[in-house]
Amino acid sequence: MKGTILHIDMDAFYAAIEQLDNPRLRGKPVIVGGGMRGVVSTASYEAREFGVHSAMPIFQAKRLCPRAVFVPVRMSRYQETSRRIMAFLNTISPVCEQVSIDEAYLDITGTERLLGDPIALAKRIKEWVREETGLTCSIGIAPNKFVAKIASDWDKPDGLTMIRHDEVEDFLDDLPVTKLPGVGKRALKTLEGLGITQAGQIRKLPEAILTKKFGKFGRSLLELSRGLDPSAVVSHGEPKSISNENTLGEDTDDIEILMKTLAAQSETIGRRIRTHGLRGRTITLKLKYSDFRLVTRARTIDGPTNSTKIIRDTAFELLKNEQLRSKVRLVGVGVSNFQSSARQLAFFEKLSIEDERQSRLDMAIDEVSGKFGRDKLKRGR
Ligand code: TTP
Ligand code: MG
Repeated sequence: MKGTILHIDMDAFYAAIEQLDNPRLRGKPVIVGGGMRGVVSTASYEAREFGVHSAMPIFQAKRLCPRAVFVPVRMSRYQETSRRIMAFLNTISPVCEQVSIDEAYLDITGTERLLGDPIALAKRIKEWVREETGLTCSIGIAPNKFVAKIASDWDKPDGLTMIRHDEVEDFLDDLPVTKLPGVGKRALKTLEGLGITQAGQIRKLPEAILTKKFGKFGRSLLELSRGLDPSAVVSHGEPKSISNENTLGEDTDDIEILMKTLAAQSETIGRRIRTHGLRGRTITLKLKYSDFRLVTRARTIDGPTNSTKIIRDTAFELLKNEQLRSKVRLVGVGVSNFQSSARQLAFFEKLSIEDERQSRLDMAIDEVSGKFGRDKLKRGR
């Protein structure tokens, strides 16, 4: 299963709007920023040639490009344009996720018959943006969010880059590791210590070395270097996590009571996840002790799930691993890290007989709860 994800990102967004509204600024280095923090919000592409970039102190930008025009941030003006663009993108696909003021992902997997070929669609989006807002954007098309984002950045400004499934690894070969999500100063140093500066080099490392150096993140690095990213495009209004918690009638350290509460919560969460058609990989246990100290413990499981039993059993395990230091006043469980539909299907095909049985049971319980109310039917432990 291969997805088709678009990443749309406006070019030099704030600066481009300033140049649009004030024709005298067009073609000139324009730096938007200042204010309380005294940093550059963004710079026009003309100013970037002098080395000016977002988050740089204004005084430094002045030094690099003294003849630039400095303008203050006009947030409401940018927001108004942003809202129009996002509303338009939402009309193309309901699976649209806005990730910042000027960028969004669209999941158009399986919509070719409806929306036409992805490149033609991307061209139509660029045209609409230019005509309706007077601005340019760059679009990346790829099998998943991570690669789509790298692709939109590839040919900025006014770019359009499509990376097909079988081109992903080649495309990422020379990518500087700093472009990988999660690689900050510390990871960069470790990677450099291994002689690694490009994504393609990570792919050639044994996984054992990566996990030794980076722990769990090592595995993510390997997946990213292969261009794999299972994360779903989450539409606005769709939850990023689903959780349930209760303050107990009385503080307790009785593990049976805690488990009973977790079981009921897992039941509710499982039903809500299934209603949304989601499957999540990370299960989180939340405990608040009687002194209000809050702890959360999370576990990421191999395959995304919507099964009440898996959610409940993972929560139980997290609870059992926790040394209760005092009585507990609140307990809760949550599911997050929802995965993309392509990945969901791939996983679904591999459902074991036991999974299948649990899944039928979940559906049956959902149906009865829907008809007769929530508390009519509960599974035994
Ligand atoms: P970006 O999309 O990161 O940058 P951009 O649109 O200006 O340029 P590019 O062509 O490279 O996409 O961010 C969008 C807007 O968000 C940007 O115009 C200003 C604002 N912003 C900040 O205020 N501070 C920051 O540090 C960054 C990165 C962006
Ligand atoms: Mg941008």
